[in-house]
Amino acid sequence: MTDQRPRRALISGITGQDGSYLAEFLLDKGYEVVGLVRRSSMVSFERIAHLQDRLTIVSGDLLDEASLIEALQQHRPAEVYNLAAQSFVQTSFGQPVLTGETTALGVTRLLDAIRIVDPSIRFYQASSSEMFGKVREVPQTEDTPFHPRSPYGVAKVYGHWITVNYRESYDLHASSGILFNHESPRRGLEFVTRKITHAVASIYLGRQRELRLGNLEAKRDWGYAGDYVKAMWLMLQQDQPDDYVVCSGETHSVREFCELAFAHLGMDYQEFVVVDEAFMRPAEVDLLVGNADRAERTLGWRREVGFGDLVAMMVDADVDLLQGKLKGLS
Ligand code: NAP
Ligand code: G4F
Repeated sequence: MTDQRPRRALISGITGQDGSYLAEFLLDKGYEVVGLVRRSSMVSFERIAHLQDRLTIVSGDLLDEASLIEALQQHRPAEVYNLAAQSFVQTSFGQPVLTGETTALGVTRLLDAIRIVDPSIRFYQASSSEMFGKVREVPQTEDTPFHPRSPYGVAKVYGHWITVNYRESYDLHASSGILFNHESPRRGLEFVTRKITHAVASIYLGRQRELRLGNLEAKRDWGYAGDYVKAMWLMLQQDQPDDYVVCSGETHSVREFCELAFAHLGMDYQEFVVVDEAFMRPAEVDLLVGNADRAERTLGWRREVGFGDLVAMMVDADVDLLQGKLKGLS
């Protein structure tokens, strides 16, 4: 007789952008979803408020292995998605040790907890295109060598290789998704896309006069977060674990993003954008563009939202948010 119980998944980083989309996706598939949340004096459940009565929340921190073991013992998930990280590149220059503890060693703590509690748990690691850094080839694939340009990128390289190592050493079903930048109306306000769309909406409504940015020439391969969480799930449904690049295959500059976002509300970005040294990085990643052939062929994954639609979606959502039409993040 086959097991009819719903599959249970544990998501670390469930309060983040990707965690909220992945939780929605898994709930729609009939999963029981457990979210690992670290203790803080104020809860940050804004992105998952609409899901809260369908989720189980468990306390745990990537800095504390005992809490991870406890969470796994208590909830016995079949799949674990490790999305938790100190994920902001700029902050990683100011807090390199904390970034390493969370974004690098945190992965080992979670993998080790799985090895101890139940090695049959399937594991997803949120690797990043930041690992390619000063790119060695264009476009980047799973075989492109890494050359990270920030403490965050270095920490992600460690997280990537420890995932491969646990797969090879202990035969864990551990996969690593090398995801290129993905955005949405739920993106944190510190990341450049949301910083731009929020400012565009605010300027349009007469609440802000200018937008101060750093390097306008940096190029990124931007996609929609809602499309990318599906690839995470598909990786854990394969017979064999592997590493996959997930991207749109297009690259655009920060300048182009500004141009499109302001133009969406009939404005010229050149009248409002001011370049400010404070937002420049000690070392920059100039160009990212990926090749998702493996994910498309093996997983059957395709992105659905293109660059123009993504920009429009984010600007429109920020106008609605600032006008009070949305209670929370859409
Ligand atoms: P995000 O919005 O910054 O969310 C990060 C999550 O990690 C939050 O839920 C945060 O919890 C949690 N967290 C931080 N430190 C923790 C700790 N010590 N213990 C437990 N939880 C902790 O990031 P995202 O954009 O959703 O990205 C998800 C993952 O994908 C991250 O690992 C990121 O590095 C990676 N990634 C993202 C992209 C992208 O373009 N978005 C691309 C490639 C890879 P709090 O709410 O308590 O802060
Ligand atoms: O939006 P960003 O901060 O994202 P970044 O550094 O590419 O990192 C994001 O994507 C990675 C995947 O490649 C993830 F792993 C990571 O967790 C995160 O989600 O910056 C994008 C570009 C950079 O080149 C930056 O220098 O925009 C440039 N930029 C120009 N002005 C700015 C600004 N970035 C920010 N955050 N703020 C600015 O004012």
